Amino acid sequence: MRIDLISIFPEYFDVLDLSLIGRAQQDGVLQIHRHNLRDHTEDKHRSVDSPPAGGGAGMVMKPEPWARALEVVLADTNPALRPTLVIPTPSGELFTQDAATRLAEQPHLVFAPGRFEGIDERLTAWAAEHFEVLRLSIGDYVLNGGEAASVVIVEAVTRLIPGVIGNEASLQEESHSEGLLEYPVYTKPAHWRGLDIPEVVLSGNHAKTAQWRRAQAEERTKSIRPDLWQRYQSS
Ligand code: 6GU
Repeated sequence: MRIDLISIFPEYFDVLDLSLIGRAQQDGVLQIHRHNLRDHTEDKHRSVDSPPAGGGAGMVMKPEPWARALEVVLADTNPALRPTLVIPTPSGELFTQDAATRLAEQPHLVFAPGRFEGIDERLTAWAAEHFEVLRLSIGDYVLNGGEAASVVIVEAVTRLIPGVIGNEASLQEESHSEGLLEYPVYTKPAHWRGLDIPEVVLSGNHAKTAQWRRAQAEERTKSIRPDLWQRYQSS
């Protein structure tokens, strides 16, 4: 998979050189390209924002530097492959595990994380001629910009690509993979500071353990995430 990230803070994405994603880049499973949005401005102040048309608080990102940066990415792309453009924004559709699974099947993702009050709306319309455009939010809270959200999405998506994480079986058994939260996990020692691992987990009876884990996952989901529980029951 190829990933392009465009930002006024391209160094923000240095974390993607660490750990499993860093390794996946070294192994050639992932190609990550960073771009400085200011390299695509034309004025001497390299400005990327201006006051909102119609008035209001804050500043809005101008569409032109984004369009130029995206054109540079497109110039380096097979035109037959329509890349996916992710615009992280708190006003977007909620990013979920299902969305991560769909994005993991794409050959080329481009991220356009805005700052300030967001990017001029016309950028989306222009970009839709060249990209599959997705406006995505990672949750109901507000961040200073879309960079952190982009890192979250990149991490959730790339770990689903074969060869990125070592143990693919662990993908099947984690929270959200079946619409349930994950069951409690334990490791040695069996007794620790007066607290014990549940007997069934130590019993060696795999069927009983699996049954217990399923019941725990359901119990947790019911009490912590009634919204997920309802969806799980009706699916
Ligand atoms: Cl994608 N961006 C920003 N700025 N805030 C957010 C978000 C995205 N998702 C949740 N909050």
